[in-house]
Amino acid sequence: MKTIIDGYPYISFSIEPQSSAVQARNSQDFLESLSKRRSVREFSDKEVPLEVIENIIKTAATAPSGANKQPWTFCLISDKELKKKIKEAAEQEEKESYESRMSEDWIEDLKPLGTDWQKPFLETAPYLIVIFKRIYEIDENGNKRNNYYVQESVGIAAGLLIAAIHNAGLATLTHTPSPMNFLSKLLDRPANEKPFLLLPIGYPADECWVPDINKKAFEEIYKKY
Ligand code: IYR
Repeated sequence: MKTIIDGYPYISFSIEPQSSAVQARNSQDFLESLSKRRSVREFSDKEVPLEVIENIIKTAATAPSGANKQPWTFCLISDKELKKKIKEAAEQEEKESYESRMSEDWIEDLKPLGTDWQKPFLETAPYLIVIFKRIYEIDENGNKRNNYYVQESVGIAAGLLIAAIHNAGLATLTHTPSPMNFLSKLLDRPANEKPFLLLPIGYPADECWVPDINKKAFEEIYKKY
């Protein structure tokens, strides 16, 4: 059903009702599924159907955003040469970061995660997604129009992307080489876009180890009023 309110088009909306029992089961099932997600740093080179990856990106793009501006571009990389260039540039920045830019506290905090400047997964994983945030748009008169809540909007889309990757039985890592401007150059992105997050996507390697770390207890993160 469609109508016009204050001169703008609206469509009627409702959600298929669920019984409390079904709601409880669905929410529990979703919780159990997402609880099994782990950030993975050792990937298999096993291929993933492109259709699956594109569905995942379409899912991320359903995210809410400031004034519905959808201030994001998802760049998908499978080309081996380009993955190699990204790996080399990321490692160059990361080496510098680990060796001199990061604080002692930071290096200490990362020890349980076993990370270092080497990022072989950037070549091994069949796909890399680089999310760019679009700071502004150029309107039809050539004027800059700033987007709103860009950081929040793109962060929400990244969360949906990660959930969709997990739901498809795939693994990823939220990788933030710093600084990330090499990605703008290598991917030839326009000036209104800034790199936000780099995510390898694929299957975990046949032998894959992840840190034995836990999420905070519910009581620590929850305050009911
Ligand atoms: N960007 C670096 C360092 C790093 C920082 C944080 I905070 C992490 O949670 C993990 C790594 C890297 O990717 O190694």
